[in-house]
Amino acid sequence: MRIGIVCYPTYGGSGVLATELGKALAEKGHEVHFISYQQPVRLSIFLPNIYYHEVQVPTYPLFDFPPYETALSSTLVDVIKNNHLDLLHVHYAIPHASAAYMAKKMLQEDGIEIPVITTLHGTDITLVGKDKMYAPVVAFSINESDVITAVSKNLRDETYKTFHIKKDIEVIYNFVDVERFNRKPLDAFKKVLAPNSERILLHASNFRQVKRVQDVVHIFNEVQKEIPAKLLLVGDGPERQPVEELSRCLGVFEKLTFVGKQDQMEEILPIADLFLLPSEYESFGLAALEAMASRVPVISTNAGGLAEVNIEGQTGYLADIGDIKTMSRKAIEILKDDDTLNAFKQRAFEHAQTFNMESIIPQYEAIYKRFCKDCW
Ligand code: GMT
Repeated sequence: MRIGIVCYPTYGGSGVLATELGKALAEKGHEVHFISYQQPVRLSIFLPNIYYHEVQVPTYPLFDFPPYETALSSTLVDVIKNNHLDLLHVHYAIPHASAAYMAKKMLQEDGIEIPVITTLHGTDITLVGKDKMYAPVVAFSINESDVITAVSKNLRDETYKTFHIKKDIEVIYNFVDVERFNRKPLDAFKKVLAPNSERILLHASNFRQVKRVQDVVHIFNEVQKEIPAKLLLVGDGPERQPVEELSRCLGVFEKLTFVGKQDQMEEILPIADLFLLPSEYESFGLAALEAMASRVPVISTNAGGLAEVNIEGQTGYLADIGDIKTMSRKAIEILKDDDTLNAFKQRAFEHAQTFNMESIIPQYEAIYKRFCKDCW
């Protein structure tokens, strides 16, 4: 099939998932066209069957806000027509679902019918999408999509609660390439971070408020009082400064390593002993799943869809939002001895296989098949 994928190119989970999906589809022989304003971070265009089309947004002195959605719709029409795409799969509703609707309508004028699949990822519904300045367009364009999918049951339910959705929302869980993440830790890297074999705790995110990165520091502070430990922080964003400040106040700054944005997570994650994700909300928590595939157990909140990924007492532990005391106590419980830690590591890895790409990607292909039976 010839598939168009629209996504954010940045380090957010929706862009990562869309990119990994496109790469896997291309490997299976589909022709995949990525359409975005920048090359997605995990995408290499030097792969067979992969194409990247950049959306150019012309500016004009009149514009305080250059109209990205208009430029995206026009690019979609052009790419779909010139490459004879069979369908469009858009990730993250805003503004991708409405731009896809606009493109679909324009193409109908030329007698071209392009099916649109919209995958909801989380903040496009729970945070940004429900803002009254976006909500009517979000609800309309979701309803106009030919197929709607959500990355967890929780997100499906939240979408029904937030908007008047008249269609079925199908749940297709996020996935991970377990084989790629199941690596031996790089000893040299581990030695630099933890020269005295301290336990390594890790957090990776876009450092936005919803991630509660300050809770990560508080949990780490409690853990290191009991167990020699280091904290590795991957990613960057608005919370980075306050987090640095907090760690100085608590006197643990020297035990923290900030490595900024990274795209080779499969090399970094295996060195960790515990992944911390104390978010206010996660529709799914792809970062936690990638950690589990790297044999790293998870301490998280029970917000959103996290309980669908992190299994209490098996792959890690969950606690209420802001319950630093419980999360610290549970972290210590996991890290206290090698036998306990190794058992959690093994179970985290085994559970990650439930979300292996081999079982999830055919679920998307089954949806595509509904629209292009002759393509298979
Ligand atoms: O978490 C973010 O802030 C980024 C956001 C995104 O759309 O890029 O992530 C969302 O989508 C991911 C992939 O489906 C999910 O794993 C994340 O849980 C979800 N984030 C939130 O719901 C806050």
